Amino acid sequence: MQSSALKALMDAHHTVTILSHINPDADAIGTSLGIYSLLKESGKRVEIANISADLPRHLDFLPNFSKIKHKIDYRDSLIIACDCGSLDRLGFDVEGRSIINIDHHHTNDHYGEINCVEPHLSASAHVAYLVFKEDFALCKDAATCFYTALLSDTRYFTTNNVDEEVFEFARELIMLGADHKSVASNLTQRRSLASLRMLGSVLGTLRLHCDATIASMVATGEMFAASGARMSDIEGVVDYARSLATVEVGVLLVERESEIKVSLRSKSVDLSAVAQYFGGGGHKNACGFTLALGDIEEILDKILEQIKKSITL
Ligand SMILES: [Mn+2]
Repeated sequence: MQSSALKALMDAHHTVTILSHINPDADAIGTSLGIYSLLKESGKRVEIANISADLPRHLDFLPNFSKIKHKIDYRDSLIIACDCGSLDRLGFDVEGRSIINIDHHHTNDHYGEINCVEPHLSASAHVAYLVFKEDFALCKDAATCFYTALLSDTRYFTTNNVDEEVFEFARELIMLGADHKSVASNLTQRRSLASLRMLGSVLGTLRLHCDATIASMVATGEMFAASGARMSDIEGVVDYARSLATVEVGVLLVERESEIKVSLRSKSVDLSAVAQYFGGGGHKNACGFTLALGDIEEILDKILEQIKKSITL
């Protein structure tokens, strides 16, 4: 896992900046806060930032959540990028800085000086854990952050990449003191009213295609305005499309100010070629891309056509 090279790079820098992808999910936040905790504990000068002003509020129970800034203050710091498949998704100008890339997206383009990219692992937190445990003491706070990331990215241990290794990792985190009860209740019992209102509206748009093997849903700008929901409030909504018995692929189109964010989920087929065709990336069963704003029906047709071209349903 290149931990000695990583330690050497770390020792060569006085300061470290931990970043994660735009519109961060619990893996991005949990992985970066976990690394923040263990580096802080080791006496390292470290800062943590994310470009998005809108962070998932239900993660505010995580140790040091309030330390997440939206700008980089250190000059010449070593960058640790978490759960981020490509440099542009960090959103910051990190030109000329050394980067340690900690990720599990198989579309990751290895933009770091050191690339710890393990697509077979179900969460970036697992990659971080394996990389850092060699040289750093894993504290309780880091364990709680990593456990949150793991629980979320495996959808509570239900995704099809969950294996013995995942449970072993969870066990190790709990042995380290991860507060699993608090993580479980914060992740499952702290929805905002806006997110439930939004879910209701989005479910109302559900349509079936291709003999009910594909389900599509749309989140419009008006729905965001009417419900008061933010981008972080629709995380996980696309999973409802895939949850239907007959459905293999779920598609969610999210209308934002100037673009349409598309999320794809499958039960088993590999969708990453579809995401890459449209300039995006992600995992085999969970990926996405962004398109310019346009007619929703036309955009959906193009996506459905591409799905049908790339996979056999
Ligand atoms: Mn992840």
